Amino acid sequence: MTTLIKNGLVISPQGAIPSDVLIDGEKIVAVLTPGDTSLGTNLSAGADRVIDAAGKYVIPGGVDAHTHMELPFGGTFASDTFDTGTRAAAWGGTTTIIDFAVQKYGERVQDSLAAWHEKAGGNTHIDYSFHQIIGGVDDDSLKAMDELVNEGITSFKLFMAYPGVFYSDDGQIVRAMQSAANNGSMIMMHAENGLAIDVLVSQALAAGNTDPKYHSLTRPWETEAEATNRAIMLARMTGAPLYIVHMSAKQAVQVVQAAKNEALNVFGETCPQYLYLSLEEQLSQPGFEGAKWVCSTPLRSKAEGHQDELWKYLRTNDLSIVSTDHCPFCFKEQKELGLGNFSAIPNGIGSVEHRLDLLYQGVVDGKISLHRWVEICSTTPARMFGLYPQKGVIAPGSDADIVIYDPAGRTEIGFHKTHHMNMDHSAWEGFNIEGHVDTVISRGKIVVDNNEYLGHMGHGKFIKRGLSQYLI
Ligand code: DUC
Ligand code: ZN
Ligand code: ZN
Repeated sequence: MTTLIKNGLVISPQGAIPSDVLIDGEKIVAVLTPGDTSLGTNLSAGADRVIDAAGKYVIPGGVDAHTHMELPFGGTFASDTFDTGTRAAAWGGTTTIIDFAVQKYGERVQDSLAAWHEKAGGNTHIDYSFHQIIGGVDDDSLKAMDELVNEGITSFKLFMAYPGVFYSDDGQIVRAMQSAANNGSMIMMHAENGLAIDVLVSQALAAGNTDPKYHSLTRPWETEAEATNRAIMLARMTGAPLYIVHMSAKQAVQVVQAAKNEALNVFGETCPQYLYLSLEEQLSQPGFEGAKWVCSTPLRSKAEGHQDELWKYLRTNDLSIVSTDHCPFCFKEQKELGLGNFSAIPNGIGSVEHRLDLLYQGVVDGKISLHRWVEICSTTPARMFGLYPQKGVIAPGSDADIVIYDPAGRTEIGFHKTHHMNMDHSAWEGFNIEGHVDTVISRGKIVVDNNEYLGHMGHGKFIKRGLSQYLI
């Protein structure tokens, strides 16, 4: 089966070039600029299917490098399964996710990875891979890190937050970083000073401050900037590559910027919620409503000016990637676990469906360029996590993961509008985007076409990853 996408504007980090894209089976086989007759003059006549993309952007499918389907957290589980979550991702133009297998303290790392393979295998609509969370650094888990790298799991997440749950102390972090420096893998860090936060949380609760907004007020920017700085110092000391996840504080990104200026292998990620949502506008809504926006790192004060700085750092590449940290919980019975105690609200926001649209709004608003949009949503995540050039680029030999995006279309986000995530609310209610995901192709198969879903569970495959392609 061959498909020709003709007359579109193909966008890559290098820019925009009018091109026709020829797909054969699961792969892209040719990208031809107008006037290129090397494959014959009438390609359309030979193709089984022709899609006219005139006036549209043709971009590599989105790569969301940070999702949590079915994550056990706060006494419950993230509400999207690999089925529902990857279906929603496909609706929004994301064709690859990298989720997190979770090793809890006392478990074998290999067993936890096997459990995540079991959850995802045969159940996804798009391709997927895993990072491995190491919740208990010891001799066995350090050995397991080397084994996993050979199985295509080349990145390991550690937590400086959540004492007693996922937390690693500095000595454990150093040991895991030494392993990563040795085997070439990437350390991903949840950088918040969890011990300091726990003190502030206890004091807030003791003072009767139980509303959702105290989630942010007890995790001030200093706790993120301090932990980011400590993680970078430990990475510098050990030589480990370091990727700081879900950054929300401008002061923490300044620390990443300083490390990048010294040519260290240090990278930063942010998420749509930190670019658009805030303590004042969402988290402080009356009553318990703000619980919808409890996530960590937290939404920060708009008045402190984090959002504009994060957009700036996306332009300067001090922030390299926008992932979602998709971690959905329903309001009823899940977020409600924290009624009367903000610290018991499960942490997480669902956005896997909306990342491409929300970031395209940044293009419309003049905050990032068109090519930077593709770079931070697709190409860089693919290169950062060893998926490139199979993913993240429209080029001969790459997987035919392609989105046809209509800049003249509109997308109204809301629970009763475009919403396929397994949640009972939308954290993005009322966001109206200039732009629309028209067609989504995953490994040559059309999965979304003009608001119709054509994909199916089981289409997605596990992708073994190589080492990061950004390391020097
Ligand atoms: N942050 C979240 O918001 N949810 C899951 C875990 C995390 O670190
Ligand atoms: Zn985290
Ligand atoms: Zn996360």
